[in-house]
Amino acid sequence: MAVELTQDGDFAVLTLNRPQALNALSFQILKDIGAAIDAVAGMNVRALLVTGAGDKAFCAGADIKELRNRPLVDQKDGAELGQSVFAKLDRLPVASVALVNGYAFGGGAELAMACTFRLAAPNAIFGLPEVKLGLIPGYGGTQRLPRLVGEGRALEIIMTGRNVKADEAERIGLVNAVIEGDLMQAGRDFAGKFTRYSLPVLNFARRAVARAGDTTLAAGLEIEADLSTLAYRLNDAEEGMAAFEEKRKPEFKDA
Ligand code: DAK
Repeated sequence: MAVELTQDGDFAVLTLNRPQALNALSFQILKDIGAAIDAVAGMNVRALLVTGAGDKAFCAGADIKELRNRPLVDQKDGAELGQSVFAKLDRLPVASVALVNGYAFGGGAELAMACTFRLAAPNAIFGLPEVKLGLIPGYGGTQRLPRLVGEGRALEIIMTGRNVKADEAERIGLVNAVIEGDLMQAGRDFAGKFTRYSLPVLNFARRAVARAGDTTLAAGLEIEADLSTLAYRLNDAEEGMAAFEEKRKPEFKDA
């Protein structure tokens, strides 16, 4: 299987497993990623880790060999497929962490950017090289990169198609951290810092922050007021505040 989904304790692990083609995204693999993300929603896990098999690449992007000689209407469908599959990560009840080893080009960088967080190995190289193929990004890169690194930097990266190495990616906010050593363990440790908290509360936080990039400050503050008020409807809010007063650890029940 070119997409594998496994469970490792509290974590679902989605592995792109096509190392002979640097985990390039065929349309079938995109669909399989979508099905795997749907399956994660039904798993008893507290975060999703996304990784690429082999030590050379997280994912070298869309399968270029598949992109040629297709009717325009199929190309539009293809872009919408990639966008809708990656957008599933936003709606997933658990946060996702991309573990980027080696190349993350084109659709691979776009998959990483669609995850809630990104950790990079020191050999990670990001890029949106579509211009070199006479294309522009089609799976969300023009929208998510500026939200992460700002419009000027994003345009420069997209218009030159240049590589962004791990240390620069960390400096400009494209990745949360560069990790020496075991990236999978680092992913578990990173996610472990929030997985003990109430899942619906974490979701409210993700939803509120996600709106920061696409709405006015006034509208965003209204969304925050609504979601932060909604948190009081949960027993977990009562438990968290009671635990503080009783000087004990809270026991959240995701409810
Ligand atoms: N697609 C298909 N095969 C790929 C691939 C890719 N993206 N990347 C690598 N491979 C395959 C190579 O063809 C090679 O296969 P064989 O020749 O051995 O059969 C194998 O993986 C190993 O690759 P290399 O031999 O090239 O390995 P190197 O270490 O020498 O080079 C590299 C690694 C990552 C620098 C190089 O492979 C590379 O430049 N790859 C292509 C990177 C790239 O340009 N990615 C695509 C970006 S564009 C859409 C609109 C836009 C898009 C999609 C859809 N619609 C409107 C539908 C854009 C999407 C993109 O992602």
